[in-house]
Amino acid sequence: MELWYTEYQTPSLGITCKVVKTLHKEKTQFQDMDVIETEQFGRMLVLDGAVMTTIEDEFVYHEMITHVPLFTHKNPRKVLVVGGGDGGTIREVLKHSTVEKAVLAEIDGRVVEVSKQYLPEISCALDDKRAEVNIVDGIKYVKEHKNEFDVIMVDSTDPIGPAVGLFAPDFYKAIYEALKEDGLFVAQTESPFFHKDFIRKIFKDVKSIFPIARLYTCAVPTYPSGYWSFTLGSKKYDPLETDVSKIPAIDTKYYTPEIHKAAFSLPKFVADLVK
Ligand code: AG3
Repeated sequence: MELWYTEYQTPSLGITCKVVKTLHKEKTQFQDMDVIETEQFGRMLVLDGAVMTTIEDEFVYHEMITHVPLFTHKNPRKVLVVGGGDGGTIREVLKHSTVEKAVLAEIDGRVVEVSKQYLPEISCALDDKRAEVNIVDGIKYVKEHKNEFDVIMVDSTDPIGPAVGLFAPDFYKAIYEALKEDGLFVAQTESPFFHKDFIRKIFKDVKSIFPIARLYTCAVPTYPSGYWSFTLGSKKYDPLETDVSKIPAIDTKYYTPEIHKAAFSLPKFVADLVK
């Protein structure tokens, strides 16, 4: 018998993967969580039926949510990741030698524990000396820390259920205040094909709070439409003005100094969303 897993990405489209084995299944205090081994993408973390990350393609999202903002900042020392309990973003943050502290604020401790057990390639840096793991409500955490971080990444699930508040203007204002005077932040902001109104609205909100707002994209095969966006808000540094000749070599599979700029070159229908 063959077993297949489908995530319905829209009411009329899904991604279907052949399952080798279901490794883990539980209902946490916050969400349904599954880890399944797929033939195509290897082990896959699924929250409330949505693919969060897979062993084969996680590098794209985790490198792009991390290295673009960190190399836009001239000297990131203290970094906060909101969400991101699988640890992939923290792993990328710790590739930066300037970083002294990488703080994780994840609401669901079970995501951290299960990722440590089944996705060690992704969660491996969570035990690093420079990492600090907090199982807390990220919104509360951000509101309680003012003027403290150089860079903040919002590595969340889709804007439904527990993550809704992470896409609210009030939260972006709190992020502004949690950042130092030259700080910047980035949030994952869904698919330009399937979430146009959402991207338009988030961009407008970020632009009304931060002097610099930019949208960039990358290709993630397991996310809806395979094409994904990030919205960056910055107090001072503009990623389009990064001197990419000064970016030191780090170990990546997607991000390069050329991609740092190229990711901001948007297809016309995407550029039109943020005009
Ligand atoms: N966070 C973004 C996942 C969104 C995918 N959406 C979906 N499959 N419907 C991923 C967290 C990885 N650290």
